[in-house]
Amino acid sequence: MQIKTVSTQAYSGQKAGTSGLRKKVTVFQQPHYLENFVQALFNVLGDVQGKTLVLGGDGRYYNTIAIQTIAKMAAANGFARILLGQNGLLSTPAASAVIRKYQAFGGIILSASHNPAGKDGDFGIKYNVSSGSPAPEKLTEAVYAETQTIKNYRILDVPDIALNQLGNQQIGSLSVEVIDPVEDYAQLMANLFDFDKIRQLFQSGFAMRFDAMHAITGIYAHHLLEQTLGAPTGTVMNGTPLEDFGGGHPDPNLTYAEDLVKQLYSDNAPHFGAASDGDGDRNMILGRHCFVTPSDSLAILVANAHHVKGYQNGLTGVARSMPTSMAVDRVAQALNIPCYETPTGWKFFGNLLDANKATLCGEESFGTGSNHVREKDGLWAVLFWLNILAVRQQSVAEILHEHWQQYGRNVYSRHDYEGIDSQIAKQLMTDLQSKFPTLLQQTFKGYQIAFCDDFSYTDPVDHSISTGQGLRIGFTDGSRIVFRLSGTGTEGATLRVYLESYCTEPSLQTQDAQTLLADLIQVADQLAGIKTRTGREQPTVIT
Ligand code: G16
Repeated sequence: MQIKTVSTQAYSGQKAGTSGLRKKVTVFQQPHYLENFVQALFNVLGDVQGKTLVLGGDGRYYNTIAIQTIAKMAAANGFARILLGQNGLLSTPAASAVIRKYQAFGGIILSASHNPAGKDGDFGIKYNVSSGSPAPEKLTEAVYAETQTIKNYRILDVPDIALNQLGNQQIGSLSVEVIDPVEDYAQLMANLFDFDKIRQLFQSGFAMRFDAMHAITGIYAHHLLEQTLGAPTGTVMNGTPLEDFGGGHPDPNLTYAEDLVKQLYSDNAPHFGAASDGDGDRNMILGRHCFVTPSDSLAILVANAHHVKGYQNGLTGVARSMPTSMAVDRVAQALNIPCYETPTGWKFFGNLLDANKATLCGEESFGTGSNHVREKDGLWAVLFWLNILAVRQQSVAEILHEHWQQYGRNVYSRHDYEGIDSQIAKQLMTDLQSKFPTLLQQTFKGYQIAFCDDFSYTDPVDHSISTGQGLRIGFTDGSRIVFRLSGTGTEGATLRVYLESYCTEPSLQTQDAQTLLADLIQVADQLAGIKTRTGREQPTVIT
């Protein structure tokens, strides 16, 4: 077994975004591109002799090629053991669960999440630390710095691993254990939720559709929903993971999960619908003729956690990302538990979960999760909802409307302008921010501005400070508009505009969010000049 040291040259731009390094497949295919990043990571991790690394990905194009390379580099860099998902597959939450269960040193997850896949699609890589949490900013920044000066990398010169063969294989002094990607995760879910109750629900004729969007959750959903919980065959749609995700955009929202949405709004709609994304960490929740925003979903899970065995002893606190609606704040207040507001990015929840300051967390970007892992978890949220539905024996719409009656409705929508010119997007943000001093107390369409700022966050545990996390404009009635540039795109820029108002009038509460937010939508355009600057009449995606 020979360790090769290969000379290389640094690439610019190997900087992690909101969640890892995401680039076009063709970028990753450049000579030594992946190797540079992985070696930079290993250099930053330091001494890994005798340590265990978890490895897997969402199955997109280039996954297995990258896995072979990374495994051979891990061997050459001193890791003792790799836990590798069979066929190179591990959903993001399952990878986090495996890291935690086997007390691994960390894990490498290959995914560009909901971004399209295939030869011309996107690829991504990220590192999670021993708690199962995405690497904190100080680590990703150190890796970036290392990529800028890298001169060589180490790799073992050995044949490929048989990725489909469960059990142990030895490469050099590295033991590669190919594990079932579903088993550990499924066990964890069985510990948290009342599977008997959910089984009874399906036996009673409860109909559900789960759209795996041709991505990784197909294997988990088939196992859990159909084989374990007895949902009829066909409950899982698009359940076979494909390298190009069937040419689709595996982002579980109203635009990209169109078939599922149509079914849930049809005459003989099933009772419940859900979807997950490329790597299985996002979720969308639908009822018959009804959509639950991720922000409302988080608030409802928190309000109903006492019905669920894994959480019946209470929650220590909750956390949401800044642009997520304040619906969960109201529930936290009623439960008398703290609610933390963090920047966008699941990594910011890690310290709160580790310190037991928060039990449930969520983001408007279709992410919900808890302290069971350190990632957001799509199927976990679906099972949580199924558990609530099984206990409460009410429809999704009834649960949602009762929630609004009790807490008021935080009317919410996000407008995305995808693939706009980066320069134009940056200028829009700079110009808007420079207007802030003049905006205070001004009134637009009846909304008076109470504050404007650029959100920054001081972590209550390690006191690290993250600045530049989104422009917030708050109004005196509690409404908000937030402007942010996405940190996960790979082409141009994506402008996200988050709109929120609060409604306590029951007769208005069930109206369409776009109608209720119509004035705020106009104010957003008036303040930032979105249409004029981008030339776009409409957002690309409205959720
Ligand atoms: C990632 C992060 C999330 C974040 C989301 C959206 O999700 O893990 O915490 O909310 O990106 O980020 P942005 O608004 O910057 O595009 P995923 O599912 O892409 O890994």
